[in-house]
Formats: sequence, C-alpha cells, structure tokens
Amino acid sequence: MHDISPNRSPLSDDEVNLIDRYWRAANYLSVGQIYLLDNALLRQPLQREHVKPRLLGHWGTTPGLNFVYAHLNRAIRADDLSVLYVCGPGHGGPGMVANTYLEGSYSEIYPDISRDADGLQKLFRQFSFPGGIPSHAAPETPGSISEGGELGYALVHAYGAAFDNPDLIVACVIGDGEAETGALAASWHSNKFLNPVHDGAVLPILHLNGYKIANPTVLARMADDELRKLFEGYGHEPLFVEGSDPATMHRLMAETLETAFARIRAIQQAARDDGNKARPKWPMIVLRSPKGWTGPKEVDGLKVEGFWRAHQVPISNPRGNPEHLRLLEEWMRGYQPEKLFDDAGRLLPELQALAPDGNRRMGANPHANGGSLKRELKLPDYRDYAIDVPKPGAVLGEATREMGKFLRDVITLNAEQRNFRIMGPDETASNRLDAVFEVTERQWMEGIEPYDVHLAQDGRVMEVLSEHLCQGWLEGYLLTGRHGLFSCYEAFVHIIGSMFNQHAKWLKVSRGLPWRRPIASLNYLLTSHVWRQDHNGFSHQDPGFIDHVVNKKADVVRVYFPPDANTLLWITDHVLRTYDRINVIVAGKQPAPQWLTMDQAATHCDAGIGIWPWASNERVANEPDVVMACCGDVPTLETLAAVDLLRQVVPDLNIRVINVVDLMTLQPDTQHPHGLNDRDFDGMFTRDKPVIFAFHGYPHLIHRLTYSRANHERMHVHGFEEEGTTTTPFDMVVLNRLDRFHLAIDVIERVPSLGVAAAAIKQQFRDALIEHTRYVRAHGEDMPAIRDWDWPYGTAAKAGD
Ligand SMILES: Cc1ncc(C[n+]2csc(CCOP(=O)(O)OP(=O)(O)O)c2C)c(N)n1
Ligand SMILES: [Mg+2]
Repeated sequence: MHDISPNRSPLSDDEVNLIDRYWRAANYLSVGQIYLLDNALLRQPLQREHVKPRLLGHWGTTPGLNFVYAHLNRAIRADDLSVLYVCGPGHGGPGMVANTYLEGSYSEIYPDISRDADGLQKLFRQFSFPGGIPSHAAPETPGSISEGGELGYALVHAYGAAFDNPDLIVACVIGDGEAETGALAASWHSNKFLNPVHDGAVLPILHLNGYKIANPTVLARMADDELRKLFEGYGHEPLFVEGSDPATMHRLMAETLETAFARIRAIQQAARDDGNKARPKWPMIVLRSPKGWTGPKEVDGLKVEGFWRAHQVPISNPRGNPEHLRLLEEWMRGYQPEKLFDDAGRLLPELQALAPDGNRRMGANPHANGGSLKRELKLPDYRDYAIDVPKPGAVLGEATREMGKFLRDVITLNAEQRNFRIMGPDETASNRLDAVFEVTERQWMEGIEPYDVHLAQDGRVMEVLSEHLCQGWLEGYLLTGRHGLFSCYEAFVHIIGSMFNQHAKWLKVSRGLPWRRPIASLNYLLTSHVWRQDHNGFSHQDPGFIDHVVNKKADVVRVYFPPDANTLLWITDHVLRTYDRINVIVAGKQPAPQWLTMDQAATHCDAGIGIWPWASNERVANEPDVVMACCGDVPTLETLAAVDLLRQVVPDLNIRVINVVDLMTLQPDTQHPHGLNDRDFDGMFTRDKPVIFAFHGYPHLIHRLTYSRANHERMHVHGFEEEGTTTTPFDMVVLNRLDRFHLAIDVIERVPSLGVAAAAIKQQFRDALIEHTRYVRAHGEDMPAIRDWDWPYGTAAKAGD
C-alpha cells in the first residue's frame, strides 16, 4: 500500500536514470571498500589477490542508507536546505564514507583520499584495515554526530541536534532492529518536546529492511495498517515508501521526500508566522526495501538479498573460492563503474552535479562539527553566590540549592544565545535546583492545564522520565555545539552507563582529529546520593557509576566531590568552561554544615586535594600519627566528627585531615593529568603512617586509584559496603561503617603509640554505637548528639589553641 502514486512523480526518466547512477556509484564504492585492495575500478579482470585478506564490514544496511543519501541530496539542492544525516545503523559506515567521498567533503578533510583513481584505491584499502578507518560511521566520518555502533540512539541524537536550531532539518535513518531497543522506543516521544518555532525539524526515516543480524525484525513483520496506527499514536504522519524496483522506488522516494519537506515547511510556517500553538503531526518516512538490496540474490544456494544473510559480508570467500570470486566480480560490474567514473577515476560531471555545494553537503554541514559553531557560555561570577562561612561548620546550607541560583543566572545570561539546557528525569526541583524556575520553564508541547506548574512550550529545562532521552538529547545538543547539564539520581544514572561509554569513546577519538573542533563537556550532577535516600532506601543506594567512569581515558573524565556549597559553586563554574570532557559532580542536596569560605573553596578546588589545617590536630613540625582522608560531603562530615571525638579523648594525637575534591588527584600523574606525583602524594599521605580514608563510594575504587603509592598497604578505606535500607541518615553510615565512631575506632586500632589506653577508648565508641542502634530503633530518628553536632573548634588547628 503506497501513500503516493508513482504517477505523480516529480522525477523525469532522465532524472531517474541520473539518481540511479549516483546511487549505483555509492553502492559500488561501498562494496569496493568491503572487498578490494586493488583494481578499484575493475579495469582488469578481478583476481583473487585484488581482494582483501580479511573481509570486514556490513553490506546489508548500506544500499538503503545510500538510497536515502542520494535522495536527500536532491531535496537539499531543490530547496537549499540545511540537512544533517544521522545514521542509526552506523555499521553501514561504507555508505557514509562513499557518499561523503562522492560529494567531495571527504577529500577536503582527507586530501590523501583524492577524487581520482589513486584516491579511490586508497579509499578502498583504508576501510576496516589496520591503520585505516573503522567500519562504522565514526568520528572520523565527515557529517556524522552519531556512531551507531551501539544501536538505539539515532533518534534521540537527532532531536538533541534539532533543539534551538530552527533552520536545521535532521534526517534520521533508524534501523528496524535498532527500533527494538528501549532507548529508541522512548525516543519517538521526543516530538512532545520539540518546539516548531525555536527548534529545527527531525525527519525520522524508519528503515524496514526486514532483518537484523540473524532474525526478522518486529516492526518489519507488522502490517502497514498497524504501523500506521502505531506511528500516528506517537504523533507522526507516516509516509510509506515500499518496494524493490529501483526506478519505481526512486520516483516514490523523491515524491515522498518532497511531501515530507513540504509538510515540515507548512508546520513551521503555521507555528512561526501564524502563531499556531498546537503540537504538530510531524511527517516521518517508513522505507521498506530489501536488506542487501542490489547485492547477490543467492550465494552457495542460500537466499541473501532480502534476507538477514546480507547483513555483513555476503560473499565470504572470494580469495579461496573461484565461484565466489566470479560472483563478486559480477556483482560489482553490475553497477557499471565505467558509466559512473571517467578515465581518471573521477565521478562523471553530470553525477557530481547531483550533490549539493559547499556547506550544504551533508558531510560538510557545520552542525556535524559542532565545536566549529560553539559559542562560549556567558557565566556569572560564582563568588556572588557564596555562602558566608564565618567559621567552619558554623552555618548549614544546601549545596545544590546554591548551585540552582548560579544556574538560574547562567540561563538568563544565555537566554538570547539559546545554547544552554538542563536535562533531568523529573528531578530538577527535587534536586533543589528549582531557582531555575524563576527564569525559565520545563519544555512541554503537550496540553498544559491551568494548575500545572512551570510547564511551557518554550523552556530551558527538559524533564522526561527516561535517562536515555536526557543523556541522548544532551549528547546531540553538545555535539552540535551547545552546552548543558544532566542532573540525575546517583543510583539511576547507571541506566545510561553504556551511552556514557559511547560518548567517552567519541570524545577520545575526536580529540585526535584536528578538524573536529572541541565541543562543550558533558556535565553530570549526581545528587540524591547514596547517603541521603531518606524516602527510598536500598533500591536508590548505589554509588557505583563513578567506578565505571574512571575506566575511561584519563584525558576525558573528571570526577568531583565538593564537600559543601562553595566548593560546588566553584566546580560548577569550572566544568561549564571545559570542553571535550565528561565531568561528574557528586553532591548532596540536604542541609549540611558548610566548611570553606569562597576564597578557601577556590584554592582548595583549584588544587583538587589538600590538607585542611584547621581540621587537623597536627603540630606543624611533626609528622602526623595518622592521616584521616575524606572524599564526599557525608564522609567529610563524619571524618570531622571523628576528629572531634579523638581530640576529646586523645588530645595529643597528631591527626592530619586531607580532603579530596577531585578524585583523579589520587592517581599518579603518569596516569591522569590531574594526578599527584609520588613525591607530593607521599608528602601528604606520608610513606608509613596509617591512613583512614572515608569515601563516598565503594572502597575498592580508592584502592584501585592508589595501589601503586608507597603507603598503599596502610590505607584503610571506609565507604559503601552495599548495606542499605530506609533508615536515618546516621544509621546509613553506621551500617556501612563510615560513621565517626567506626572511623575513630579504626584510628585507635591502627596507631601503634596509643597502647593500653586504646582498649578503653574503643569500648567507649562501641558503646556509643550500641546506644545509637537502640535509640534509632526506638525513636525513628538520630540521637540529638548526632543531629546537633557541629564543629566546635573554629579554625584553631590544635585542641585548646
Ligand atoms: C545495542 C546493540 N545491541 C546489539 C548490537 C549488535 N548488532 C549490530 S547490527 C545489529 C542488527 C541491526 O539491525 P538493524 O537495526 O535492522 O540494522 P540493519 O538491518 O539496517 O543492518 C545488531 C543486533 C548493537 N550494535 N547494538
Ligand atoms: Mg534491519
């Protein structure tokens, strides 16, 4: 069933012939990349030694991708459109490379791969070849913002790219297998967040080639009627292009794209010129074409074209099997390369003329190299948001609430630039960032009731209960040159762990490509963290995302644990200025004691780690008896409370307190640019004194980062031990032995000089723990002595000073 009759085609026979030849050229180059080392233009009979020894790549999706590319070229030329091509089945890398080569953008970036026979030969050879290029639409591929290696993120990236880019159309090819992923299934709802006035358009092209690697796909086996209802239900107008006869399909596709772009224009006009506020029914295309279209129909008697066997390399052994070699030659010659390329190996001029010019070529669209369009954020002075801290611990504050005020003004200062957004799964207010709602709203295109709060068709905050969408939108937004922040519950950020991986890989590779300009960093605020899950309990207690983050290349990742509001402000300002990184900030939202003045905070954060002299009980000339290190807001509080306990019972004990804000300072400088060198580390942590380390996350991570340090065997780390429930804040730390009493007991046990006094002191602390347990179970809240504790010493560095 076709929506549009081929008879109404805008394509003449000549045009059909031309576009078909262009498509054949792209298909030829794609097959050549997978198979050939030599004899690229088939000027001689194909010999086994012309074929690569290892055949790698994916053919099945490629002819469909090439078909879409050729037709988008035509539409771009017709209406001078700015189109970004997001390629979901990124494993069709040969197709994206072939097309950018044909249009010339490839050779401009990689002049060695010239537009002649020599360049063509190199183009074939480099593909999936050691020292060459990867098999996917990777960062190396001009025009790409989405790798597609891990399937599922094409549509969400496309929307991220379209936000605040009113003149851009993002054409997004979605594999039918890819469409089965959770992330992609959620992505259809992105249209509820796209404003037709201020944002660009996304044209989803669902590529029903019927198969994945070894199975049919769910969507392809559904009848058109069900598909139509499904996508209408998602708020789209599906336009169907179905068939396998190339001439018919060219006509259909050309006509359908014209319809789709006309619909997009009409929607934008209605919203922009006529003030139509209704959520539009955006067009989408359902493209049903055979997997491995134009490839071999059968190999070794088994069905290939139009089946999953076309997925990777359809003819497996041309070097060893003469029949395979013959089939390959027949397949490639079937595209008639002599009618596509001239004697010098250049695409014939009448075919070159089908590609758009300059930046209109999809491989040269500047949005795909977002760093080149990036404008710096205007940032307010973070010092203006400082909490006044007359002495350590004297005032309570909510760190993320102060950050919210800073972000509010970031939004205001950049309102005109429209290049900053905050994403979150429904928690911006609960994470105490709600000051932002003084100046903006939550973006929302569905109906708005009079009693709704902070919803509007234009807002800088994007909330949807899909961490996949938050992450993917932000990636697409950053990759096209803008800025943002993703605030998330710490325990549930794991959901996008794999997307984080892919983005980190993208950054690592792009940093090695001089033509890819740096993009703004991906910034996470992880709050509602493990130690303060008062409402939720064990399911919400998991600090393990950071373990995952530090696996990535040191150049790319940073992890920050600000202990209070002023440090959080400094770090927020800092991360918003960085580029090509992933910054993770872990900070609590509950009222907590404030430790540092803004000046102290700035100095401390700049170094990333430091001794806190005011918290230490150390005679400067002497070595400490014990080092108490802390990293994270709750561990810092417990460490300081433990220092207080110890000062009371063993006032002569020399305690050094170290606070870690930047986790990566713990790694050696040879492994991370922020790492301390051994000399500085040893100076701080000593080479031979016990270190009691209170850490926000799983203890093993600290061991992992410090295993090569001289004093590692004396490091005793307290952290999350996977003990949790819905209980009081202090009981949570007790359950995991991160509380002041356990820390103090550990100090007593590890400092040899304490001798016989130790037993009595330990007993006193154990008794306090027993009393605590009894009290919380009886009263349902922490003991007053715990709740009301504050740092009693001011800035005095010695008890009694
Ligand atoms: C999340 C994820 N799971 C599994 C894979 C392995 N994989 C690679 S291609 C593919 C099939 C993709 O099918 P489809 O999206 O229909 O693409 P096409 O048919 O166009 O090749 C699979 C399962 C993957 N790349 N990503
Ligand atoms: Mg498929």
